[in-house]
Order: sequence, then C-alpha cells, then structure tokens
Amino acid sequence: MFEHKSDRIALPPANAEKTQTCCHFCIVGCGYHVYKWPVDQEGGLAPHQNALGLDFRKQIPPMQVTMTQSMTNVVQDDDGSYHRIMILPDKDCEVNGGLSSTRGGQMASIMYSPQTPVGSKRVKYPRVSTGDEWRDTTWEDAIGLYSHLAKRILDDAGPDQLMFNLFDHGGAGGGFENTWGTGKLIFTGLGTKMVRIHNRPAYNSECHATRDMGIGELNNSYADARMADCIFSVGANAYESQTNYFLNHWLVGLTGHVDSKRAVYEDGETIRQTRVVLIDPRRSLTVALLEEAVGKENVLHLDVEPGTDTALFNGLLTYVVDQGWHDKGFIEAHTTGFDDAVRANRTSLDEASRITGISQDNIIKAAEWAYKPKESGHSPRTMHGYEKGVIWGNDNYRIQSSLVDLVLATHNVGRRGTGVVRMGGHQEGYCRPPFPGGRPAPYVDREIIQGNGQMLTAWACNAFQTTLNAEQYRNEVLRRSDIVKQALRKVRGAGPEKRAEVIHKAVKEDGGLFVTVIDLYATKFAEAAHMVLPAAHTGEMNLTSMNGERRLRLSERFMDPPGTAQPDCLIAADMANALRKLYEAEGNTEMARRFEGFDWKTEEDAYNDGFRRAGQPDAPVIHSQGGPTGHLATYDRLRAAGNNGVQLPIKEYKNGELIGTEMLYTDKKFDTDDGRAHFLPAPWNGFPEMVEEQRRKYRFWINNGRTNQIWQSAYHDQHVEFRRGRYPVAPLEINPEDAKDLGIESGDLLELFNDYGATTAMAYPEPDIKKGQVFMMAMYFNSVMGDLVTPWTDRNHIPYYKGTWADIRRIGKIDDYADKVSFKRRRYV
Ligand SMILES: Nc1nc2c(c(=O)[nH]1)N[C@H]1C(S)=C(S)[C@@H](COP(=O)(O)OP(=O)(O)OC[C@H]3O[C@@H](n4cnc5c(=O)[nH]c(N)nc54)[C@H](O)[C@@H]3O)O[C@H]1N2
Ligand SMILES: Nc1nc2c(c(=O)[nH]1)N[C@H]1C(S)=C(S)[C@@H](COP(=O)(O)OP(=O)(O)OC[C@H]3O[C@@H](n4cnc5c(=O)[nH]c(N)nc54)[C@H](O)[C@@H]3O)O[C@H]1N2
Ligand code: SF4
Ligand SMILES: [Mo]
Repeated sequence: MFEHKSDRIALPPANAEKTQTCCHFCIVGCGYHVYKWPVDQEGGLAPHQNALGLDFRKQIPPMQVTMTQSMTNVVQDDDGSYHRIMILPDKDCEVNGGLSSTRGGQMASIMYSPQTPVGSKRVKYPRVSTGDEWRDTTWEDAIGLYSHLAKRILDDAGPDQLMFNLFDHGGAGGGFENTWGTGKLIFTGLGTKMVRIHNRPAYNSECHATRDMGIGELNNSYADARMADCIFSVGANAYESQTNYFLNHWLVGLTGHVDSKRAVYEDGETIRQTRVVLIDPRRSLTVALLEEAVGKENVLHLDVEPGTDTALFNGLLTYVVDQGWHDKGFIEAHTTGFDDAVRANRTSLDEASRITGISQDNIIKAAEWAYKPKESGHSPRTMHGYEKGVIWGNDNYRIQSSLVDLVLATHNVGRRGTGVVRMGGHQEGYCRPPFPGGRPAPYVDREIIQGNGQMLTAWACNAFQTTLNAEQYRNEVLRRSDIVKQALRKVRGAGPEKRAEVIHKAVKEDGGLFVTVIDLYATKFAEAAHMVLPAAHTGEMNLTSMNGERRLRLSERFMDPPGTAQPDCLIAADMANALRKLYEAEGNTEMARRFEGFDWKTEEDAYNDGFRRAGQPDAPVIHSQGGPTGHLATYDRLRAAGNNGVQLPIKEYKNGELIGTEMLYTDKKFDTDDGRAHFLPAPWNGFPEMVEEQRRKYRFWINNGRTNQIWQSAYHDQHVEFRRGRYPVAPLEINPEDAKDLGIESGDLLELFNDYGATTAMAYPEPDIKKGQVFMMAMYFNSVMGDLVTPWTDRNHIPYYKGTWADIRRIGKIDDYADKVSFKRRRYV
C-alpha cells in the first residue's frame, strides 16, 4: 500500500499522462485536467521537471494554481499497477477559469482507490440476494436472471409491469452514452412507459411551460451574466449550487466589469453596472455574500412568502405594462396571446404586495431595475435565472408561465445579456428514443404504492432519499420486496431461469416486487434490492455531456473501473443482447428484433449510435440535445476541442474546429409551430388543498435544498470523513427565538413530523431564518426531508418539494456529533 495523505503533495512528473475532464457534479461543468503517473515517481520542482510547468523552487504567485490534498489520490488499474492522480482546475476553461469548488475540488479523492474508505464502499461485482444475504456473482448469472424475469413479465403481463427509476441527465451518473443506452433498451426494446426520472415521480419535463411557450430552458451563455444590466434570480442559491458560474461570471458582471458589454451594446446604449434582484423567501448565502461583495445598493432581495412567486411576477407584469415599458414591436411581430395573458394575470400592486409580503416600493424598485428603459431609451438587458424554488415550487407550470410572460413582454430573451434560463442541476446529456407514454406521464411512485409493477429497476438514482412522500414509498417498496425475499430463501441449486420462475410467481401472485439497483454503491435503495449491478462512472469511461450553456465536452477515461463494473450503456446492451437471444431461441423474431442494434464494444459505439445518428436520414426518431448536427462531434474532435468544447447546436466543422451557438432565439424564431413565442395565461391560484392542510396544522414551513459542501444524496460524501464529519445528520437552520421557545440549542437532534412522515435533523440556530420557517438540507442519507413532502403534484406530475409544513420536537443531544461540528455562522456578516 502506498501512503497518500501527508503534509506534502507529490508533483506530476513532466511526462505524466494528461487528460481532460469536466467536473461531473453540477450543471456548471468546470474544466479540469487529470494527471496520472506511476506511484513510485515524482516530478521535480523546476518547471521542466513537472507536468504543470511551474517553478516550485520559489514562492508561486497568488492564484497561480489551486492544489490541495483532496485533488490527489492513488488508484489501481486492472493490471494491478498503482498510479497517482492529480485533478486540477483548468485555467484556460472559459467556464471556471481555474476555479474549483469544495465539491469539484475533491474529485480525485472520490475516485476509486482500494485504500480509501470511500473506495472500499464501491460495488465491484454484480450481487444477488438469496433472501437473507448478498452473494457476489458473474455478469452472466446476474444478466441471465434479469433477462429471464423481464421476459416472463413482458410475455405474461406486458411492458407496463416493468417499472424504472431512471436518470435522464449528463454529469454524475449520466452522459449522452448512457441516456441513449438505457433509453434504447427501455423504450425501443422493453417498450414500457412506467418510467420515472431520477428526481420526480413521472417521465416529464421540469420546464413544460417554457417549452410550450416556445423557449428552451438553456438559451444563453454564462457570459451573458456579465453583459447584463440586471440579474434577476428566482428560487436559486447560485453561490452554493452553481458555484463557479456564480463566482466566475455573476460576480464579475456585478463587480463592474463592463468590457464584455461594450462588445454587444448598440451605439448609444447606456452601459450600466449590473445590479441583482434575488427572489427567495430565505436570506440565502448567495444574498448574504452579494450584499457584502457588491454593496447593498446593488442588491435587492425580495423575501417573498413561500409559494407566492406567481403573484409577484403577475404584479410586475401588470405594473410594467401599465408603465408602457413592454416591447410592443417585438410582442406584435413575434408573439401570440399577449392581451389574454395580461388580462388573466392582472394583479394590482396592492394585491401583489398583500399576497407576497413584499412592499409596493420594493416591487416598483424591482420593476425599475429590471425593466425600466435606460437613459438611452433602450430597454435594460435582464438575465433571468431560476431553479428549484420555482421548479419544485407551488405549481411548476403556473409559476413558469407567469415568469416567462414577464420575460417575453420585456423581450428579455435572444438578446445578449438577457435570457430566461434554468440555473440547472446536473449537466445535461439527453439522447433517447421517444417516450412511449402520453402527457401527463404516469405517476409511477403512486402506481408502485398502489401495488402495481412486478419489477422495478433503480438506475443511478435513489428515491428512498429523494422522492416525495418518501416514507410511504419506502415502506411499500420494502414490504413488497420482502415478499420476493421470502420466496428466494427457499431456492437452492437453481440457475437464472429457475430462479426467475420462482420470483415471477412471487411478483405475479403474491404482490411482490423484484428490485434491481444499478449504482456505484449499495445505496439506501439497495436495502430493498434483490440485485445490485456495479456501474462505472466518469473517469472510468469516456463520457460526453453539456453544461448549462449547452457546452458539450468529452470527459476522458483515465483509469479502470473497480472489479467488473461497467458503463451503464454497456450494462443496458448486455440486457438487450440477452433478451434478444432468449427471443431468438424460441423463434420469436418480432420480439428479437426490438433488441437488435446493441452490438457495442465501447461507450463510443453507443455515442455514435445515438447522439451522432440523431436527425440523420437513416436514423430512427431520436430525441437528442445534439440535434441533427450532433454527428459532427466525434470523440476525436471533442478531444481536440478541450475543456471549452462546443456549444450546442453545432453550426459547422471548419478549419479543424467545431463552431457552436452562444445564444438561442437571436433570430426571434421560437420553438413553436408558428415560430412565435406564446404567452400563457397564469393567474395566481393559491395553494393546493393538500398543502394548505399541512400549513394549517403545523407550525413550521420546512424550506429545504442544498448546501455547498454536500453533493446530492451524499453518495460519495457519506463515506468521506471530512464531509460526514461536517454534517453527521442533515443540518436544520432555525430562527434562534423559535429554537429558544422549543428549548433547542445548537447541535440538538430534532424530530420533524407531519401527516405524511417523520425525519431527523440537527439544529443550527441562524438569525437570518425567519420565525415559523426553517431550512433543512434535503436528500441526506440519514435524514430524509422527502418523508415530510405531500404526494401533491402539478398537472404534469411535478412535485412541490419546497412546500410542506411540520412540527419540531427536540430529541436530545448526541455529544459526539455536536462536539465535533462547527456552528460558526455560514453567512458573511
Ligand atoms: N425534499 C427535496 N427532495 C428533492 C429535491 C429537493 O430540493 N428537496 N431535489 C430533487 C432533485 S433536483 C434531484 S436532482 C434529486 C436527486 O435524486 P437522485 O437522483 O435520486 O440522487 P443522486 O444522489 O443524484 O443519485 C445518484 C445515484 O447514482 C449513483 N451514481 C453516480 N454515478 C453513477 C454512474 O455513473 N452510474 C450509475 N449507475 N450510478 C451512478 C450514485 O451513487 C447515487 O446513488 O432529488 C430530488 N429530491
Ligand atoms: N452544493 C450543491 N450544489 C448542487 C447540488 C447539490 O446537491 N449540492 N445539486 C444540483 C442539483 S441536481 C440541482 S437541481 C441544483 C438546485 O439548485 P438550487 O435551486 O439553487 O438549490 P435549492 O437549494 O434546492 O433551492 C434554491 C432556493 O429555493 C428557495 N425557495 C424555496 N421555496 C421557494 C419559493 O417558494 N419561492 C422562491 N422564489 N424560492 C424558494 C430556497 O430558499 C433555496 O434558497 O443544485 C445543483 N448544485
Ligand atoms: S461549480 Fe459545479 S461543476 Fe464546478 S467544480 Fe463545483 S461542483 Fe464541479
Ligand atoms: Mo436536480
């Protein structure tokens, strides 16, 4: 074993292997370089002796390089050799310009190493349950069981008994290769519509409304935040959730960087320092940081009453139109439905103020900053960024309609410095055959709770920690899984076919559910599983994805996956090939044909079959973010394009370079049948009754979301002492007076409960949290906020994760937890 953590960092030697990778954690997709070299070698201090070309014999100038212990690791490849790796942020990447974040900066540490705690948790071989224990097995045995059972169910009951919880994104647990591989298996092959996406209970869009209006949700570039006169942020906490987009672009614009504006502003247009309007019921870290960094006079925080954003946007629209600040020429020539929307959404200042809790003065101030024509007469360029406070807000479709109405009326799309965009979660990487169901797509969680479905596959996601109404969902899945486990306990000496027969009886006749988890780790969901299949992730495979400004990059493979783990697209191919053979063996050529076209040897084969074939004359219908010009982006060309990649859609390949698109809709042609953008009426509609009921009964609004240090369900972080030590249980920010009233002190363990469930969290008194409200970190492994979330969804089956109420009870204190945790305020003051 080789020592890794110490008080010094081994430098990569000049001949170290150097590859490019995109941080796979968040949407931003920061560029990094990976250095890899034999473990017993080390680079020297002189610039020609190390791969960074830096002179370490003297003090390196400030900000020259960011390098920490967590950016290094020792990995082992299949041939048994050990290598050191170092993963450093790329200074030449336009996205992050050399910045890392607390999440991306630890990328090397979470890569598989046989000698780290997080490495020891990786699943290395397929595992099958015997009902009372796990056994490692071969792929042949595991895929044999999976395909025999899937075929039995398909032949006997049809595709709708095959349920999937499925990622649909790029970045961590995604990529164009893998969305394609899984989509082709599930939609073309199995033909089921009983699929839910990783973060919501149906196969739908987070942005139905804006798409229906003709506007795709990623329509500008990160650089537009620098060119803007005003950044209008709604329900997003950019500093913690889209960190380097915020630091490298928002802050640059907001701290008065006007050069990039001159390039786009027309003659005579007033150049203004960027100002920012933030709409969030909570004084988030982003608000606190901005007030400190750019001055309170440039920051307007509207602390709306939770769930009332629609009333605010409608109030703004009404005011703007009454002032005549809307863009009449644009509305007339390029949109439909303006008059109807203005009429339906009409909300007086007085009414908007009453519903949202924002003073009329501040509503007017927001309207002036964002929409009042500038001194030169030009309308301001306002870039609108929204994320989960809207998407998981009170009626997703309604809020988005009312926001985009406001944006369209003021023509804040298709001009540099504007946009109405998702801030984003994961990177994107969508490439699949069409979904075989309609809209709304089936509410799959509810189907399962009601006893439907015989086989459930959780692919790169973990609804046990992340879904709505999570407690009931878990209970039902566990109960139904146990029926299968009981049946499995009696089986001995049986091969895949025989076991499939026994399981089929348990799921068909006894209400059981056969559960497969395909993941890096044996997650909380795996507690219900009968089979766990080990996946490879970024770094262990070549993977393409695009970031929040549609920037496509190739993250190169630089190490072997642990054990026999495989890329998801190749797991899907194994399943499809096994099913094809079963159907061929019984002469069912029609069914066999559905599983053809999976003769892939590598992930690049999957990429070429999906992403690069989409829109080509000979291709089947493929929904792909690459579009018809995706074929231009070969792996080789992407490798050459480096960490700056190319922004989709690709215009052409010229002089050895892929030419992309920085901004959509500059030609004022929108994605509708008539090419016009469509206003949608969106009157304020109050709260759903199911949510209201919790609000009436319980004392605290349980706001919830992300913190900087933790990525998602903490699938890596829970095994990293530095992270888990920071948050032994999910933190809960609570107003100090509320805490005092309930006898709660810092570090106390709390129980939160309402009609739907109960969970635990750790108290962090925080004066910026209002009375009657708390903020809980969502999705954590040992405190699942979703247990409290009602099963309510909007018309398209989009949840309202941010909207539930509960009571809080002090449990007591685990001194060992509380004593080792910092309760220093996280706000800048
Ligand atoms: N209360 C509440 N609930 C929420 C939210 C909220 O704001 N509040 N937000 C929602 C949102 S936006 C999201 S995105 C979801 C997240 O919900 P999930 O998608 O369920 O959570 P993740 O942690 O992203 O799950 C990723 C899983 O994939 C595995 N994985 C990583 N890489 C790979 C790979 O390459 N292949 C395979 N096969 N597996 C891999 C990881 O180990 C992990 O188990 O939670 C949602 N739930
Ligand atoms: N550090 C970190 N970064 C991440 C992730 C992570 O797990 N950790 N996950 C990634 C993913 S998948 C996603 S989807 C994004 C999410 O990114 P964000 O949406 O920025 O994150 P959240 O914390 O879920 O929610 C944002 C804000 O919504 C506010 N909010 C709650 N209710 C309302 C409301 O009614 N109205 C308004 N206007 N605001 C409201 C909350 O106070 C919170 O500050 O983050 C991505 N980045
Ligand atoms: S901002 Fe996002 S993409 Fe960039 S390093 Fe941090 S987690 Fe990774
Ligand atoms: Mo997300």
